[in-house]
Amino acid sequence: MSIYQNMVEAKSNGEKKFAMLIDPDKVRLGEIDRIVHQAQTAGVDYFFVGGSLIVNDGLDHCLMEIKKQCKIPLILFPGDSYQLSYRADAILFLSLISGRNAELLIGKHVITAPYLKLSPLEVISCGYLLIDGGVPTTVSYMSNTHPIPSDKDDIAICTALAGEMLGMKLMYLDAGSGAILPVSQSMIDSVAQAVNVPLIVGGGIDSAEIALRNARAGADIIVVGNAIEKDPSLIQEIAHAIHSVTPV
Ligand code: 1GP
Repeated sequence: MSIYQNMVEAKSNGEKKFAMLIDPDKVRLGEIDRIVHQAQTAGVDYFFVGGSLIVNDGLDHCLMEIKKQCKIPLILFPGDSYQLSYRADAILFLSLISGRNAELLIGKHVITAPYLKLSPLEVISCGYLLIDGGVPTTVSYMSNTHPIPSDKDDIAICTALAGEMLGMKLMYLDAGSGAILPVSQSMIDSVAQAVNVPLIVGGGIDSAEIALRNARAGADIIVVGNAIEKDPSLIQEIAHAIHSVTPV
């Protein structure tokens, strides 16, 4: 079964998934053993690997090291088109549909497409919506786009609907790494009701309570990065909370 089919099947069964975000720039190779061990013990479903600004050459090494040690799917979450590697299993082919920067809507994709066509990576198109998380984020600065205001559920709904109609297979509501204000329950709920594709939610989720609320509001995949980097013991609690949500 492909990774995407696994996401769709989980959604239709009402199962929630936990994606742990790894920024290859921040993680030291020596730490990977511990991270993998904790992720396996907690039952992490996916590793999302990427960062908005990778400044060292650690991506390949990081992927190889994780792959040596476990079978948790490795999904690239690229901050830019140079963040590609055959060592992963899949890639989120992100289009920044909350913004109006043509390069990030289609330009980079044109450059990357021939490489991806030849690669063994599973390519999963994903409408990426940056939501105001209360602090200026690297993504917002680097992409030169404005996030959707956090209380404008209607803009998020219409944007996600348009993305789905354009054929995008996933929607990602992201308040940005380290957001003070995670995406609101009401926005998650409205977008989840509006689209049929699996919904990813991330940015500023720093407790099991928020992860649980998001999953209950309709997020199918919850992404956590920063909080786990700061306190790795949170992996277990957050995984437990997400996986405790039972189908309705
Ligand atoms: C950012 O959604 C991810 O793109 C995760 O954010 O690092 O704040 O968990 P955090």
